[in-house]
Amino acid sequence: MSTGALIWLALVGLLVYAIRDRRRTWSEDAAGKLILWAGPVFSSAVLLGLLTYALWLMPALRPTTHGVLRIEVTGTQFWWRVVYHKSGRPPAISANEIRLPVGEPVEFILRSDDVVHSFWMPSLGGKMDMIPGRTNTLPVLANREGVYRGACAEFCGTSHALMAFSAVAMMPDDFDRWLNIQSSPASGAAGPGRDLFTRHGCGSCHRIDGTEARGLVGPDLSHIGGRETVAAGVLPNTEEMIARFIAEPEVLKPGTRMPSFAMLGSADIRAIARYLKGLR
Ligand code: HEC
Ligand SMILES: [Cu+2]
Repeated sequence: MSTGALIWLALVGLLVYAIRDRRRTWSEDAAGKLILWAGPVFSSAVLLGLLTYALWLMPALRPTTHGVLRIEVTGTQFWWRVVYHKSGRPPAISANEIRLPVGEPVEFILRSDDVVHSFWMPSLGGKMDMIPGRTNTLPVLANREGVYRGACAEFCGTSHALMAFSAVAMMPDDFDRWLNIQSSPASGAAGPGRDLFTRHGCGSCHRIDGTEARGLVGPDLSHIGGRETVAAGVLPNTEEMIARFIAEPEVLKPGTRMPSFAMLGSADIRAIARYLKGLR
């Protein structure tokens, strides 16, 4: 920012100088020299300097393969499968949200289940395509705590614009605590919501760790209650919004593979939503 301001001030200074100094005539020789030095020589030096600086930064960004956190993200119409791999721990399965530790390099492993998607967290790193049958990797280093927005950056169907996620950069200790919870069974209380979830076959498409729900067609719901958003960045994560999505997913997300369950009636949908919101 401040470098930008300095460059801007220098340019304004030059502009004022040029306007005031209009009367002075330049010899052809002096003008030629000015163009040579201020043109190709100066620009090349600045660009070369920036390139050297960028190359010097690179090794720090490139994760070493040992002990590094790898986050596998698979794009699928219109949501994200997420699996955390950290050596010495069982993989933790999640969806539609990325969490990463501040100050530690993370390697993203990017894939697609169907069409070409593109993984993009504008404030944290570059854009990288997710291509069926291919694995791309993207190193990311978050250097400030916060909740950032991520999105699919490649048109992938009707609800492409509704395929987003939040990226939460956390202090390493908080992250480890969070990851521990993610790789352990869901903590939801048994109750009417859980029975309804089982009875209506939600488990054929969704997995809830520690229950008989083992479906892999839709997002893992084991800890859905702790996420920032529901339905891949589309709705704030409240009991009410979960209920709305169960009742009319097709209205909220045209072309989604989640069928509507409006026929269950609002009381049952509410009970299921309460159960899901309680899964931390
Ligand atoms: C045919 C498979 C299928 C069935 C059956 C199904 N779902 Fe889904 N569900 C999906 C898919 C696919 C998505 C992802 C939708 C999207 O974001 O495009 C989804 C998304 C969701 C979400 C949002 C998840 C998130 O990560 O934000 C919730 C909540 C949900 N389903 C609840 C249910 C409940 C409750 C039932 C049973 C009443 C159910 N689903 C039955 C496929 C299914
Ligand atoms: Cu997409």
